[in-house]
Amino acid sequence: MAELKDYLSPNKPTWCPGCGNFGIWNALKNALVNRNIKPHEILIVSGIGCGSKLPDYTRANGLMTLHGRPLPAATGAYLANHDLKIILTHGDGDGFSMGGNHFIHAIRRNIDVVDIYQDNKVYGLTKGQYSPTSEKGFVSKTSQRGSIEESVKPISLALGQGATFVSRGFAGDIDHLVWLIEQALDHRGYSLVDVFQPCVSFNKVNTYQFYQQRIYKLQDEEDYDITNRELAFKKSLEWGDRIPIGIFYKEEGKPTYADELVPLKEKPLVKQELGALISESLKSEFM
Ligand SMILES: Cc1ncc(C[n+]2csc(CCOP(=O)(O)OP(=O)(O)O)c2C)c(N)n1
Ligand code: SF4
Ligand SMILES: [Mg+2]
Repeated sequence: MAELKDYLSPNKPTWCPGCGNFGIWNALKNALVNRNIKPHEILIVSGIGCGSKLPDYTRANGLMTLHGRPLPAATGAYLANHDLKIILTHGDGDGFSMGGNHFIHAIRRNIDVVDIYQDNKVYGLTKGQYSPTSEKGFVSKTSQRGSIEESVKPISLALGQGATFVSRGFAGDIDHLVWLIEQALDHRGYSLVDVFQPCVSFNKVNTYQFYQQRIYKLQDEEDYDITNRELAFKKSLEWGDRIPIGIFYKEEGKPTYADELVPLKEKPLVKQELGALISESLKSEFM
């Protein structure tokens, strides 16, 4: 049985006291243990940012990549060994600014990964510039009169692009987040977990209190249907006095990239004979 201590790293987090990343980190480890997933069975891929330091604090296969590029690296790992459970943990700047194009294409390909966004709506590591998910009007070092740009809407984008598991959590509700990550781990195909992550140092708007006063759980709504994409899209635009969290949309049975890519159909690349995969001309040149 997997245990929490299996994930214990000697490296201690340098996150600010009260940072929402602690909640996400704890929720992820608990979800993995609850699903009896062991450290050698996973790969955690991140980019650059406060949240992206998570693999360094977690004893498991880990890969910290370049800012904005964890999805291409995760795609490579997935193509090499789709038996690995691949989990991404990265920021809103990393994932929706520099990495925004990768987000769209990872969904389109339906690579089988759990993609967790530490969405604090600010650039934390570089000390407080506005980010792609900052609300319009957000005052920061780089938007002193308030951001004039419309914010990126990760849930709406994922739904529009055909994602089969689209969800949102809150770092201040760990029990709910553990449950959400468990559902994402169980799902076959690209799974989005966008997590509201208060940055106590640089975002004084989207605080724990801000979310506690506004969020409600979709799964508490009697008539909410997670298989209804139009309804999910409508909910994805809800922002103001009431903000939904939970599973917006789930669709079973859509083939993953590895299901459709001929060389990967039978077994992962890493478990195949090298000779069988390359052409005769390449073999004679390099072997
Ligand atoms: C190619 C590149 N551009 C810019 C940077 C500088 N940089 C490092 S982290 C970061 C933004 C971090 O914001 P986010 O991804 O939201 O993560 P957070 O720190 O908020 O967790 C930037 C712009 C970089 N390291 N590499
Ligand atoms: S700057 Fe913000 S995101 Fe970074 S560790 Fe501190 S509270 Fe967390
Ligand atoms: Mg951020």
